[in-house]
Amino acid sequence: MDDPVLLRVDGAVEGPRDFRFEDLERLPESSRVPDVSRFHPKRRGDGVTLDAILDLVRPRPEANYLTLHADKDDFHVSVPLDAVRRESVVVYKLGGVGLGAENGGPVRFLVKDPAACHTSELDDCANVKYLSRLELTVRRGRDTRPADDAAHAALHAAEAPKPATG
Ligand SMILES: Nc1nc2c(c(=O)[nH]1)N[C@H]1C(S)=C(S)[C@@H](COP(=O)(O)O)O[C@H]1N2
Ligand SMILES: [Mo]
Repeated sequence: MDDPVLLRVDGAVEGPRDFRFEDLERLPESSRVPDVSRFHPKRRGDGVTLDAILDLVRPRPEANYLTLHADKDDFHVSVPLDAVRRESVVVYKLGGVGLGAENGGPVRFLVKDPAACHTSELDDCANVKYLSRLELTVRRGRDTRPADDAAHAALHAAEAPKPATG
């Protein structure tokens, strides 16, 4: 059976591409980022730099934004490309196999040093789980991040329903 496509990268790029597990495994040693718990104690897995992926697809000069799409739960984030470029990791495996959904897999985006939720364009909310597509755009793209504390609390409540206590 063919490996499923884990990540599509398209939009304002010279060479749009689909990445499967094996494609990510073939990226050079210099682009590997082992053990992302070094950046966030509660996050798990190994990845590759966003830069290594962008080098392969070659963003066009007019690309200013990177839009991160999670089709699974319809969550989207759009951040300035310059701000995110050298800061980010695409996490896709744990213990040598694919990253599970409990860790935001099969692919999770990770900003190494994000700002607190909804305090800046590059905040913790931009750490998209179940990442299915990276889209390069000229202008800001779709962004469904919660805009205030109430919306943020509601999102987290919906994401991880607490079992009823009794
Ligand atoms: N696909 C998806 N990614 C998401 C979210 C979401 O609802 N769906 N929530 C975001 C928000 S608001 C935050 S603060 C972080 C929380 O990550 P954590 O569960 O690892 O702490 O994930 C982000 N990534
Ligand atoms: Mo968040």
